[in-house]
Amino acid sequence: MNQYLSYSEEVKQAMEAGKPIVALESTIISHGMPYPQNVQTAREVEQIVRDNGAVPATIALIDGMIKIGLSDEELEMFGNSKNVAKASRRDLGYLLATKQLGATTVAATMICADLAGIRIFVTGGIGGVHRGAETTMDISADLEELAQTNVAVVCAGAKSILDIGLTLEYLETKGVPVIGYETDELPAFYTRKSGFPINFRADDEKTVADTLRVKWDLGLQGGAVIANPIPAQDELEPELIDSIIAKALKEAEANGVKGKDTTPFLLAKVKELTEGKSLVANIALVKNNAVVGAKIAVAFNQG
Ligand code: PSU
Ligand code: MN
Repeated sequence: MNQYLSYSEEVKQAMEAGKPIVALESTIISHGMPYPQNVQTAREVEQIVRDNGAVPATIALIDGMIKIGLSDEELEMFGNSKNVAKASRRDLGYLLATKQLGATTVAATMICADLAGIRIFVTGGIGGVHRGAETTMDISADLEELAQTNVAVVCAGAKSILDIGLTLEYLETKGVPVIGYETDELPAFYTRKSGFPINFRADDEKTVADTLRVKWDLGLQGGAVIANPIPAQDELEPELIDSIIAKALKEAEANGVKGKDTTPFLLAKVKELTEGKSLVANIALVKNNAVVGAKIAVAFNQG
């Protein structure tokens, strides 16, 4: 067992009993949603995972340890504290060595889940190739992680603060399978469609679980993206969200926002400009992903 891993009692027992486990990230709590909706959503998502037959393991860095499974007080702390670092691959060593609070991104959560032997991970959206990346070179470390770490990420696609087409090209180059869950098109987070077709479609969790098993049985390193569209009743109008994202991108540029601050800035701006509608949609799609992710974890565990 890795010396930096610390399991919650619930996760420890689940591992001993061989139960399916679903990893959850903490950047979405600390940097992706405002308080108190972030903590409430995190709790509800954990419960949805339990209700669908798996055990939730929210991952974060505390006091020099990688926590696999957080207590209620720890969830509250990550949701309501100003001094939580956003932790991606590059940050793990430093933040653990200096015993800081770190909220793990998709990339870092994949690394920690892999260390703990957890193969299925649920979140809202992945990072990707940013618009204008041909000059800024802003490409999320999430994509490189998907290329090398054996964890499947259930998400609602990539949001159009990113360049969705280039994100798909990058994933293709790196050999990362993108599987549409009951869809032939990559969902665009707040909306069910992006206009970008994807190569694989699965209409049930067994197909996803079998695909992952064969990929890893073959020794093909890397993750997979399971793209699960936001439920129809929760999606935002594409025209509304597109114009708002355009505005948010302009403001980010005008304010000189760069590096790890870009994604949180854009998310907060979109929330403000949609008067909270984007937050409601974000919460709905994460919960929907939790249902699907838990079922995939159960199917994967049975194989
Ligand atoms: N997309 C969202 N919500 C989020 C994030 C992305 O809709 O909270 C977070 C995830 O933790 C993701 C990270 O891994 O942002 C990507 O940040 P960056 O673009 O700096 O790599
Ligand atoms: Mn970036």
